[in-house]
Order: sequence, then structure tokens, then C-alpha cells
Amino acid sequence: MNKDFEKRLNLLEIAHLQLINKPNEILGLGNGVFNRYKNPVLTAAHAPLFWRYDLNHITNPYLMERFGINAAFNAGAIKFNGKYLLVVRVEGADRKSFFAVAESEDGISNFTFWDYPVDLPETDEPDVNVYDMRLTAHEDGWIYGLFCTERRDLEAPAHDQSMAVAACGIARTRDMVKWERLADLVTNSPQQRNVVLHPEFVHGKYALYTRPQDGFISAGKGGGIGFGLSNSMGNARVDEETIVDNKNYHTVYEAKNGQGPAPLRTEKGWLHLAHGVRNTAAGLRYVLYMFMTDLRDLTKVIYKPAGYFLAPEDDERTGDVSNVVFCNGWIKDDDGRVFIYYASSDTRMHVATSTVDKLLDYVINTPADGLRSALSVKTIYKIIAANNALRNA
Ligand code: M1P
Repeated sequence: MNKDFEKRLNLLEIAHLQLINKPNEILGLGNGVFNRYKNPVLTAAHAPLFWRYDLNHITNPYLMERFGINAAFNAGAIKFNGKYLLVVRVEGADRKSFFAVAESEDGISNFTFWDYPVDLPETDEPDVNVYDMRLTAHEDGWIYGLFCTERRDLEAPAHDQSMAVAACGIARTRDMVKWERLADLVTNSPQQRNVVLHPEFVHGKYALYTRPQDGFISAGKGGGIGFGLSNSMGNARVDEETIVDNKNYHTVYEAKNGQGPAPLRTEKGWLHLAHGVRNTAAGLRYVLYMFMTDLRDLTKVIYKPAGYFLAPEDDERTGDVSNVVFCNGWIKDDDGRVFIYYASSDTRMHVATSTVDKLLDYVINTPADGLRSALSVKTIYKIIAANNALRNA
């Protein structure tokens, strides 16, 4: 083995180990609702060296990367056998995304990829790209992974090489290692993204959150977070989508929105985390927002705080697709802690921590959007008046 090869390998191994073993800590005072953390929990550099390099000094004398990893983001999440698992969207330098599991003991640090990426079976119509898996431990006993499968639009003219069709791919597992691929979801919408399986049966059927959309990027006259029922997951089919939470003029979800991870059951209702998108002169801005639906009627929104819950800050603002935060995975622990795994700018993964109690307080007691500036001012006046009364009491 030549000396340079040996030295470079040693340095690469040290740097990789240092990155994975880096401790994480809460950042600043926060807003009382959740805590942010100093370091991202996963980046492209967390990918194992043995995925990226041919480590044989004869076939790779310069020890160069043979398979570049571009990003690690938009991860589904689940607590499994006492470990915090993320099913990460890993994107290669070739732009293709695939899924890979990373695990951590405490949910905030030392996330380490399993040795092999997920070996996801294909359907008869192979996926060109797969991404953004939402994990649901369903009461039927399976863990489902619903994700976006993207294929070229067969009607696209030759000069347009970006027209694509997005659909909901479905796979399931019992051990997080072996995945069974099921047929893609069928709906009446030309395209689907951000489809999520509800964890419980509803009227004996599988319940799905959808995001009907006319085009690949724009939701068009479609959009909103939809809800529908399917008799089976083997051949999932939603014939009727009821819009639960629509896009709305002059809000943070004006252009489009989408369900985040599967909602969390609480004693007051189902807690939802979603992303909202608005247009700006600098392009689309993605933020996270929350709402709550009724325990008996899942299509009824009973609380919805105004504005965003979490928006890109500082370094989170920049990346491959800047000004984006996106979340498709969270974990509720038995002690009430909630780990919110969000990605920034389609590049890296972060965690924010909160508790069910805090999230309920946030969703129930944060004023709703009045949809006009004057009403926002009225909300502030109310808070000031209450504080003055308190001071003068
Ligand atoms: O680039 C931002 C996000 O864009 C898409 O989300 P949506 O369908 O809601 O617009 C997805 O491609 C997502 O992966 C990506 O993070």
C-alpha cells in the first residue's frame, strides 16, 4: 500500500468518526415551544466511507470517491427496538435519491447509517426516483413506508426533460430490513405527493392523507391536505378525497401545503405537523405549521395556530433548494417527549425537541390567523391588555 493512500485513508476515517461522535446540544433560549440543536443530526458526510470509496489501493490508488453523496434529508422516523431510527432520503451526486436507515441511542446525536441502504423492490413500472418516506406503525401490525415515486411523464415532448409524474409508492416491513413493495396508490388526481397513512383504521378501512395536484411542481387547482379511505393497502385506492386543510391567500401555505409525518394521537385530538409553501421574489419558501383534528371526525380541524411553527434560520436557510424546511418524521416517546426531525434546504437533517404538553398548549392557545393585518394587531392588543391587567393587579 502506498504511503499517500494510507495517510489519506487514516485522515478520512478520523474525520468521519469525529463527525459521527460529535455531541449535540440545545441552541439558545428557544421560543418555549421547542428546542433547536447546535448541529445537524445527519449530513451527506455521515454516509459511510465504504459506500463512497473503493478502499482497495490497487484499484483506487488515489483513494478518490467513486460514488459521491450530495445530501441527506427528508427522513421518516420511528422508535424501533428502543432506538431512534431515521429512514433518510439520501441523494447521490447523480441526483438519484434512495432510502437508508440511520440510528441513534438518544435521538439527538451519534446518528449512524446501517451498513446497507434499503433494498427497495420495484414495481413493474420502475421508479426513476424515490423520496420522502413517511413511516406509519399501523394497528394492523405492519410498518408502512409511503413515499413519492417519480417517473418521466410519457407525454412530455423531447425538448422537455424535466416533466415528471409523481405518485405515492407503498412498501411495508416488520423488521426495517426486508421491505415488501405494494402497488402504487390510485386516486383521481393526476399527481400525488406527501401521501401519509393514518395509524388507525377508520370505519374498518385504511385512512390516507393525500395531496392532490395537477402538475409536478404546482398543485394547480388541486392542492390542500386531502383525506380518503381505502379498503386495502395491497391495492390501495382512494376514490374520494376530502380536503381537510386547504391552501389559503396570504398565509404561509398560500401556494401549496402537505401533511408531514403521520399525526400523533393525544387526549385532545390528532396533532398534525405539515409544510406550507408561499411564493417570494427569491422563489418558494417552505415552513412548518401545525393544526389539530377531531378524534372522531378526522376531517375536522379544531385548532390551527396562525403562521409557521418552525421556519428556516441561519445556516438552515441555504442549501440545494434554499429557504426550505421540510418534515416527514417525528417520534413521540412514552415519557411525552417529541422529537421532530426536519430537513433544511433539501440538504441536511436536524432535530427539534418538545413535549406533547407543550405542543398541545401551542396548538390550542396560539391565536388563529385573522387573515388581515388589522386583526393581527388586534391580537397583539389583547396580549398587551392582559399583561397590563396583570401588572396593575
Ligand atoms: O424542494 C422542497 C420540497 O419540494 C417538494 O415538496 P412539495 O411536493 O410539497 O412541493 C418535494 O420534492 C420535497 O422533497 C422537497 O423537499
